[in-house]
Formats: sequence, structure tokens, C-alpha cells
Amino acid sequence: MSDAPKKPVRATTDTGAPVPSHEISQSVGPNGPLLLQDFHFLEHMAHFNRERVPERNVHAKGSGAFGYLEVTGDVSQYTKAALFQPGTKTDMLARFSTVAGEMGSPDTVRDPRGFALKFYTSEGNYDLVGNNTPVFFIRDTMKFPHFIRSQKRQPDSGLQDFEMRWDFWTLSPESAHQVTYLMGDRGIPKTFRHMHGFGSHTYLWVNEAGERFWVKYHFKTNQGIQNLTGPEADALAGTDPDAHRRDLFDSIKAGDFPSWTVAVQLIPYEEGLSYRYNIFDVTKVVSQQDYPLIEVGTMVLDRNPENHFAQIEQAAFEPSALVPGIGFSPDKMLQGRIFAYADTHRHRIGPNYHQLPVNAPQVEVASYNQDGAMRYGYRTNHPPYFPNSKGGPEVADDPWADTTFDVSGDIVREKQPLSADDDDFGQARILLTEVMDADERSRLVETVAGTLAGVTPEVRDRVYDYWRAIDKETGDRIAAAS
Ligand code: HDE
Repeated sequence: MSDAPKKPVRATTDTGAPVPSHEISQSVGPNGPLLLQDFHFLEHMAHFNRERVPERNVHAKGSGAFGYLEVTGDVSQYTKAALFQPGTKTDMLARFSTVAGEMGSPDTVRDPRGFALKFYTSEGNYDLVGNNTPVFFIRDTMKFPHFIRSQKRQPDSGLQDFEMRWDFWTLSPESAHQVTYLMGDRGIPKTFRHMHGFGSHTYLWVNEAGERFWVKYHFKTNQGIQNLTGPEADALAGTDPDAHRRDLFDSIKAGDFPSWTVAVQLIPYEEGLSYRYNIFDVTKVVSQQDYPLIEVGTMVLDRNPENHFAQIEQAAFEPSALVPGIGFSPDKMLQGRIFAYADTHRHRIGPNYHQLPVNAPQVEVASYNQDGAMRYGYRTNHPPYFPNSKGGPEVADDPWADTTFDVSGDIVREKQPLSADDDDFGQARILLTEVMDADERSRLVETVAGTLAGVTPEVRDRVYDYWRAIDKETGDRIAAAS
């Protein structure tokens, strides 16, 4: 530990009284039973029993660091958000994670990586909770708990298995793009520093004049993309399950600060509504030939946590943390996430999780929310109700009044329509046959075949057909190799 106190300080209980002993409990005679009056022992043991909070039900294994975003470009004509104005420097926190594994699981598994960012802006916290891939496995939030259960463990054996995964994926063809990504080389990054990040969804930006643009965020690693092969990753999982956490912490400690170039694709509001793909479908990317990247600035991570539990485990990221100038879109996945994250934090950390230093905005909070478990912050001389004539916080205007998008239609329960020239496999095919080269495709065939050993013939046949639908030759090769 870097900050071990140099001079011993007198140990106290949590009430601040001197501790009688850290090693010997109070008993009746040296060999006798323990006493209920040993208040220090009771506090010590009772607190230990409560040291863990529930782990995240997904993205449980994660590592993070603090840093800053510095805006070097000029996107002020697209958004009025203070953090993206030219020259602005904003403190931030990043947490990188795997998805399916538990808190102690190896860092080097084949899985998407979470890329969760919290910007402590002058207008309140802005959280961008993305992944290291630009797309996702499903396009309707309703399927998310089912999808995650298929990635987790069998109810009887408690084992993860590819039967559940392939069963779900092949019955959910919208997963093809993300699964192709996952089975390719980028499915296992070499470190957290050597991967890109994406906001994944399409969001809305609004400028001072009230003009709207759809936006997609890209974080390009300045360390370069590097990946692990399956065998390299397997070996590391055995010898150093925390390899990615170690790499991030040690790099920053050594002054080798990882950075990402932040860029956006901007799609004028009306154009976005009639683009050839549905830009509100998170299984799709928007072509960079159609909408090239516009550089915003640089994100640098230059400060390690001082306490992993307080600052990383208790960090609470939520897509609902927006700032003026930024809005949601009709993406059904994003819409569901607006609810899910803050809800899980209230359960996992407690209703006052925003008061923890790592989650607290770096602006004055003047909310009428009050009380609840573990509340310690409060405003003085502040009436607990509104309207009031006692000088309580006021709303001067609505800075989100122009952050809207048009919707119309009957209330339905219908699948999101795909555009005419689109299916579930088209973008997966482009990734597999045009972006990946022949060597990477061969490694993908080997990787997929390697997952099929314990999979039943019925599901296997569906796996071959799933890949044939992406690319006939690749599907045939997987069938031949497994
Ligand atoms: Fe998450 N996701 N997610 N997710 N997600 C969580 O929130 C959820 C999705 C992502 O480092 C949970 O705090 C739903 C897409 C990251 O703390 C939970 C849906 C993307 C992290 C949750 C999605 C993500 C999470 C678990 C379907 C990329 C880790 C604990 C719409 C764009 C954040 C928690 C961190 C974590 C729900 C889909 C990224 C349960 C319902 C798409 C990086 O609330």
C-alpha cells in the first residue's frame, strides 16, 4: 500500500475509543469462554460480517481509475453541454469490466468489456455507460434478464456452459453482429488500455439554438488495439486472473497514463430518422463513410483509486445521469437502461448512493429528496416542500425543454421493424468477410468450434445454420471443425 502511515496512530473503535487489543479477546480465565461485554470484539466481528455489498449482477469484475477529459476540438455548434465546450477540462472516473463473471473471475475471458465513464461536469454528473464494442446482443430491454441468465450459470450444477449461450443466441438472430465481434480477435483485449470504447446507443445532442443531432460516441485507444489469443488468455486466467486490473493499476502508478481520443459521429436529426439502417437499433453500427468521426478531445487516466471498494466497487454509473445539451433517443435498450441502473444502485448500495464521494457531483446539490438509509448530507434552512415562500431551491427555466424527439403511434407491443435493405445478419457479414482478414476468420472458426464440445447436436446444428446465415463458407468450416 502506497499510503501506509509512517508513524503508528493509536487504534480506536468505530466510536473513537481506544482499542483494548487487536489480538486477544476477553474471556473468563485464559482458557475460558468469551464475554458478551467485549464490545470491541463484537463491533469488529459484526462489521466484518457486513463488509460486502451485493456484487453487480452483471459487470461484477471491474477495475477503474480517475482522470480527465480535455476538449481540443470544437463541437459547440452541435451541443451546448458544458463538458464538450472548447478547452474544457473535466474530472472523470472510468470503470472497465467483464460482463458475465463474478467478482473474482478472471479478467481474460472472452466477453465484451464494460467501458463506464462518469464525468464530474460543471452542470452535474454525466455518465456514459458503454462497452468496448459498438453493438449489443439484443435490441429490446425485455430480453435482457433472459440473455444474462443464458450467460451465467446452470441452476443445478452452478456451471457456465455454451449450451445455454448458443441456445439463446441462435434463437435470437439479432445477436449475430455482436457474437461475430465477440468470437473475433477483439473478443479478448490484451489489456483495458488496448481497447476502444463506445457509447453504443445513439444519443441526442442539442446546441444553443435548439438544433438537434443524433450522436454516437467513440473512444479510440491511443495505445493501439492489441488482443490476446485464446490460449494466451487461458494461460493468464490461471496464472494471473487479475491481469487487466494489475496492468491498469501498475501502468498508472508508473506514470504511463493511458489515453483515448474522443470522437463522435453526428447525424442531423431528420437524416437520422430516414437513414438506411435504424439508428436506434443497438445491434447496428452507422457507417463512418456516411458520418465520419469528428474529434472532440482526449480522455486520460492518471490517478489510481486509493481504495478499491469505496471508489470502484461502490461507483454507481447510470445512463440516466444526463446534463443539458444531451438527451436520450428512442432506442428501446437505452430506454430500459434509464430505469435499470439507478434502480440497481438503490438496492446494491442504498438509496443515498449519490452522497458517496465517488458518486457525488462536484456541484452544489439542491434537491428536495431527503432522508432514507445512511443519509448524512442535508441542507439547512431549506423547506422540505415546493412551492414554498421560504427561499427553497427554484426552477428558473427548463434547460431540457429543447431536448426532445418526435414520437407518434398507437401503444403497441411489436418488434422494432428492420429497414428494407437490412436483416439480422448483414452487418455481421460485413464484419466477418470485409473487416476481418482470412487469418482472423480462421481463428474465429477455431474459437467457435472450440465452444461446441459440450453442446447438444440439436443446438449445434442451429449454430452451424446461424453462422451459415452470416457467411455460408464460415458456417461450413465451423461444422467441419467441430
Ligand atoms: Fe448494462 N447493466 N444493461 N449494458 N452495463 C449494468 O448496472 C442493463 C447494456 C454496462 O462499471 C447493471 O450498476 C440492462 C448495454 C456497463 O458499474 C444493470 C440492459 C451496455 C455496466 C445493467 C443493459 C451496457 C453495466 C449491473 C438492457 C453498453 C457496468 C450493475 C437494456 C452500451 C457499469 C449496474 C459499472 C451494468 C442493466 C445493456 C453496459 C443491471 C437492463 C447495451 C459498462 O443495471
